[in-house]
Amino acid sequence: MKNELSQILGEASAEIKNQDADLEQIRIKYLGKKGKLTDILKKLGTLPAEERPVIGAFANEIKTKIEELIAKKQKELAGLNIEKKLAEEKIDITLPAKQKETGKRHPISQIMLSLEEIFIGMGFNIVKGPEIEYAYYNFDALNSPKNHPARDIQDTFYIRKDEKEIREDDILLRCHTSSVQIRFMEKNKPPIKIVAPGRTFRVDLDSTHTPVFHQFEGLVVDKNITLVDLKDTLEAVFRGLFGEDAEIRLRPHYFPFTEPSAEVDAKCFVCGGNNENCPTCRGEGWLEMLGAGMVHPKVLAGCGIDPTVYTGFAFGMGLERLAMVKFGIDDIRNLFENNMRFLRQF
Ligand code: 2NL
Repeated sequence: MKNELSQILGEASAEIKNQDADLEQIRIKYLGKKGKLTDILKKLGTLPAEERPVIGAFANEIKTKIEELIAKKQKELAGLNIEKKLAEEKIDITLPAKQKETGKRHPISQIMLSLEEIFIGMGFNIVKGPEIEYAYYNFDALNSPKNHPARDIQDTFYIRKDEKEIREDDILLRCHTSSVQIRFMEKNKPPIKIVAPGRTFRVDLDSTHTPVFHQFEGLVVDKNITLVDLKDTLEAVFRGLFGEDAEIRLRPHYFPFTEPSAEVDAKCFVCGGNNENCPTCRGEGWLEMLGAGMVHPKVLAGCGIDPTVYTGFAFGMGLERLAMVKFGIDDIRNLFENNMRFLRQF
């Protein structure tokens, strides 16, 4: 029996040596419940009593040896696997790193925020109001007559409109942020010094108009406010936006809510008015930037402010137009198509 055991060890060690996977099969074959070694141990009882402990001990020795051989081989194979893996998964440190993109603000938000900063620096408060508005706050309170063309469903998005008559409680998407300033004047007495930035809406789509756009309006009401205050304030704003050399001029215009009214041009910040072929101002030397004026007495009175005591100036500018001029964008739709290659430039 001793010989048989020695033979099993010989067989097992040869097999383990040549095996390059699945050592478990070998373990079962020799040490499992129906394994070769187990078979022999089962016959232990047929031996004479004095031989049993000797053979038993020897069998255990063989068992331990086989287990050790398997464990050793297992370690060896694991080592080989790691080497193989390392060889296969070599890291190419010359490959370019994955780029992490840092987000940034949309050009419209950038302009809106720099304007807010400039106005806060001059002591203005920022006010917000509803985008869905009554026709009263959007038109009537601004001295816009009932037959004003902007009131047409062709130009303004209505949420609720009376079919038979034009009403002050028609509900629409605001087409300027003046409505926010009207609401503010109803609730606050002068001195008033506010700006109203925000999203506005109109029925229109071409290279210079989008149905959603952004406005930045401002309003100052106090005793002795004049056109000089308007021009001074706006000039300071443009110096903040375009640099210390910025200059503005006022041209007469008409708005129902201001009297007198003006369109405001900024000296071309590209050529300074010195290039007949300037692509930005087309040789004009000036860029039309916004509308402004002295608040119409009827508008003040409508909000409960006495126009014989108080005067005020107001202005409104489109942020898309400002962004297009400042960044040299030729089609407004670029701003709203979420094209990263376009937006990354600003
Ligand atoms: C333009 C012109 C303007 C105003 C907006 C205003 C607001 C109140 C009273 C009087 Cl509460 N006026 N806003 C005044 C003049 C012009 O905007 O062309 N915007 C793009």
